[in-house]
Amino acid sequence: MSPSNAARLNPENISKLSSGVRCYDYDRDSLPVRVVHFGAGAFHRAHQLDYFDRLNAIDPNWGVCSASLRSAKVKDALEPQDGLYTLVVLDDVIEYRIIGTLKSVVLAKDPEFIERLTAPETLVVTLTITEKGYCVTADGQLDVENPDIKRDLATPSSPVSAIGWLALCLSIRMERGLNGLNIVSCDNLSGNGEKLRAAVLGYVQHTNPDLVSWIESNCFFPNTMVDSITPATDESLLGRVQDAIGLNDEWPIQREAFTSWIIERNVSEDFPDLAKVGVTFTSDVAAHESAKLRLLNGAHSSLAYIGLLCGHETVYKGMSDPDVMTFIASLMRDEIAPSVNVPEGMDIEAYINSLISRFQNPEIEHLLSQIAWDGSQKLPFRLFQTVQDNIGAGRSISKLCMGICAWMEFVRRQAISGTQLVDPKDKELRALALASDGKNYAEKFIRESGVFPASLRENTIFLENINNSYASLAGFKKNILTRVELND
Ligand code: CS2
Repeated sequence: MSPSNAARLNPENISKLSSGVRCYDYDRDSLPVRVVHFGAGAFHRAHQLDYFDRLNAIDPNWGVCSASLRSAKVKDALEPQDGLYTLVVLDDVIEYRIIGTLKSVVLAKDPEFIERLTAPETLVVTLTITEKGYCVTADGQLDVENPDIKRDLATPSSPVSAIGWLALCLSIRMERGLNGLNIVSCDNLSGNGEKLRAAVLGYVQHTNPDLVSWIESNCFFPNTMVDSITPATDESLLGRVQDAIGLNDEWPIQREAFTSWIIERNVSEDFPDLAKVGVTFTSDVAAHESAKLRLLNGAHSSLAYIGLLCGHETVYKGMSDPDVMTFIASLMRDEIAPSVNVPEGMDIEAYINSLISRFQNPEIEHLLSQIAWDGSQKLPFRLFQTVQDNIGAGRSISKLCMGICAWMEFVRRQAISGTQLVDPKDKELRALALASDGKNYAEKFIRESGVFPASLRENTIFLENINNSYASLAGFKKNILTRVELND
């Protein structure tokens, strides 16, 4: 990011903050680190760290050490700030808050990481490692063919995957007779805690079978639902933050005002009392998670690909296009909502309306290209499960298929222009697109990409709908995409 003349945000300069900027006011120096996080990205800093920071204001016991598994970018930016950063909450009135809870930022390979993971005082591990970090197969078991898992199984004492790190630290904790951990997945996967547990247990069955029963009796893997729209930090945010706080923050974070965290009541008795700061503990996360994953994230991904094909850059701009907006609203109402197992107390129509207005927030510049990342990892949770349920119940799937076809067309266009996809299946997907002609592409993609489960690959209703949707994308019919030349 560009150089600045202002003094750097750090504990020594806190007194120079502009008046009116909210700042942590607990004794940060004596805050113990009891939480270790995997994946020090934007969502973690906008969401979990904000909850822990507000908890520390009333119960100052929950300092966090966050680790990046590979990139040193966050560490390089935040180490000179001693972990301090600005959270910008984008609403009618913009709020700037200095978060003090991040006590250290490390790389997984730094000795401090394993020390923290195996420290007696550590009680909670949280993770935002994205869908691909779980290394599970479509049936939710550890993917032993995953290159990182293969590598870690061969050299378990120097892991690279989050699963390998968890297994290593848990084996050390067992050997030393320490307490187990609450291991809290904060990613957008259905049954995220269960999937993480299955991956860790599957892994230790290979490396240390004695550990299986210790983990089963001492560790908790609650399912969770996390929600808050968090656009990536850009240069304009840096300038805005400096103007507002009077100090130079090299990596502030922004999010919408709405935030939600629902955690399964499957945690140890001494788990932090996050209910005090708005976290909901429940025995049934599945309903909340399916409503959120299918409606918010399903609509988001569809909007990303359709919006990009229509020439829009951001969620707000996509939703300002009446054709796109009408399509997304009817996708949610007609094809996604009927599949949702509505959580108790939720008015689904009101929920859909609230999502539409969140997508229409003019303060949020949420790039569609950011949401378009990792389509092969996201779509199974966001759209395919809904398609499967709708087929089973005899409901329509044409709009869901339009979202899937927009993704396939997005992939094809990236391939033709020689642009890499941000997706672990980048090479295979682009090669597949280049090996197809326009006519056989959709079906070939469904059958050969390795992304679709057999139950969809072989399903004639699905294939028929896909072919129809793809033809209507490419054929300039009177649909939402008539303005775009898709058949290039
Ligand atoms: C988005 C999510 O980038 C994406 O794929 O759909 O990050 C979304 O903004 C969050 O899940 C909202 O809670």
